[in-house]
Amino acid sequence: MNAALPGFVPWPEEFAARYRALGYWTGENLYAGLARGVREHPERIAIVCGERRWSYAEFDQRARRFAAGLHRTGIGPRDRVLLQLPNIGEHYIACHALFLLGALPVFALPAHRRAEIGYFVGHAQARACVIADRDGDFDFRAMIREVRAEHACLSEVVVVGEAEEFRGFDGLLDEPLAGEGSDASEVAFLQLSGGSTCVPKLIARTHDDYLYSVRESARICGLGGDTVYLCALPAAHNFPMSSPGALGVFHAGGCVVLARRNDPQSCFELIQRERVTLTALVPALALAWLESRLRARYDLSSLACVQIGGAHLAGEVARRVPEAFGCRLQQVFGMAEGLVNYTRAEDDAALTLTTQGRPISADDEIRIVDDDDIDVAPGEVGHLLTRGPYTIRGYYRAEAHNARAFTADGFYRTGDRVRRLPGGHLIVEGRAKDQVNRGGEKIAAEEVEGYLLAHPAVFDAALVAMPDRWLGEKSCAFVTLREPAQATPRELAQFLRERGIAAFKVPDRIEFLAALPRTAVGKIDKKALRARFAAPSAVPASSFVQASS
Ligand code: OOB
Repeated sequence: MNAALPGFVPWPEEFAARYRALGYWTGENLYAGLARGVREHPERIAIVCGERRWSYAEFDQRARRFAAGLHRTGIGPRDRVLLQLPNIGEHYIACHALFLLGALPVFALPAHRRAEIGYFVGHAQARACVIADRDGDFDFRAMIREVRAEHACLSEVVVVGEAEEFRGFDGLLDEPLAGEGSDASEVAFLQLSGGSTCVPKLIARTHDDYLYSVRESARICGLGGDTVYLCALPAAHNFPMSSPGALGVFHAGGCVVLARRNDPQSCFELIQRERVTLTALVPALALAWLESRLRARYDLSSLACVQIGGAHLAGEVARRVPEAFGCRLQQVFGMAEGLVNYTRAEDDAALTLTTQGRPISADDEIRIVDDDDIDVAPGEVGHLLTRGPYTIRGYYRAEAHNARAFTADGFYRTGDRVRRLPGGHLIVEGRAKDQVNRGGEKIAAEEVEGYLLAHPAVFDAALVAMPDRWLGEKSCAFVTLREPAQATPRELAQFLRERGIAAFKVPDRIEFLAALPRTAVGKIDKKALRARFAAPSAVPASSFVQASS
């Protein structure tokens, strides 16, 4: 019964059997929510994208027509198809078409560039991709031409908008494909990990495990046919996709409103116009919305709940949310690898404001351990390990890394440092993983250091987080050069951009040091580097050069 995609790490059979027996894994696939919507309320609006409004019946027809077109190009079960679309309805059409075909979307973010996309295509051996034509100045078709030159596997390119030599999205719509979708024990898609290593990791989720988290999330968050959800974060991210996100809303028969841009004005307009009841934000976005004077000019009274997650939410920001938006705050602490925690509607103000919630499932196993994997005393801070019915047992095609990222008995090492209250609520106290969380966008330090080290003038490099009022964290690269003054911060930043990496990974600051501080065992002492920001007076502002301006 285990899904047979090579490189996928299945749950041990006794766990799989248990999750089925408990009714967590139902055998329904990720197309089921849409299929039910069509049966039960075909006329109800499922997706609002600009001026376009698609009912459940229209959504289903488009997904089936696109599936037929993809099928005609030879895409079939288990083929990987990279999806990189902005927040437009075609994203959900494409991803449901792939679910129907049993092909696997690989969810890239619009911010990803040649380096990341090339890696995903190569690692997943993607046969096709679905992209937009452009976003402002950036031309995704040009990027894909370069990726294709290096990855012969990518035979089909589908473009929403001006297709040029590629296939146009609308031109591919064919006679609707019948069918119910694939076996639920199969891998449904590949999601990206925030990562903490030099290459990003891919996460394979099955229909069974993901649908369980979607269904339960929809229940915990009280979704129903009257839910109007504003998708303001990138639609392909796990939070707006499934916590409860768009899939939760489709499952509950509600409506997803896509925000092409997530600035306060664009979103407030949509909230007012569509009578939005729920949205999901990262703390940085919540802060931008809170600080906006425009808030008073729009009727936001339809909002029943604003979810905030993805990065540390400061207590003082949390406290402002209920009053400013006239609605409930829900904290969400989740990860693409699985485990998602929510504060609940019945939680008191203290729990809602100061914790990041408790797990979805009674069978989410939580361990909080010290550096030697020994459980800490109740209430103490430690490393969060987790195992459960929707948490992966290994990354896709990453055997060596899996040996470190998971315990021998299958617990995922989240890299987060947490403590647990007696009722099960978790408080995220920090993280042990070598990552910068830049307003919810995760940057693996090792990956950026690798790009810096490729510059001929760079001798050594260390990327650390520095506090930022708006984003929570920004990134600072401390660099030693082979010869003094061989390169400027601006040149290094430009060098990184030319590698074709997502702009959010280019360090916000680059500072040159004569030597990097070392620990007793000779490792770069990142704690000492971060400590420079704790005492601002210790670092004269003039010693920094803004690199990415
Ligand atoms: C979500 O998923 P990812 O995969 O982009 O990032 C996961 C990591 C966590 O391990 C943790 O380090 C951080 O993001 N994180 C939080 C947090 N929520 C996530 N750190 C502090 N407080 C929080 N509330 O970010 C994600 C996936 C599903 C739902 C929500 C967020």
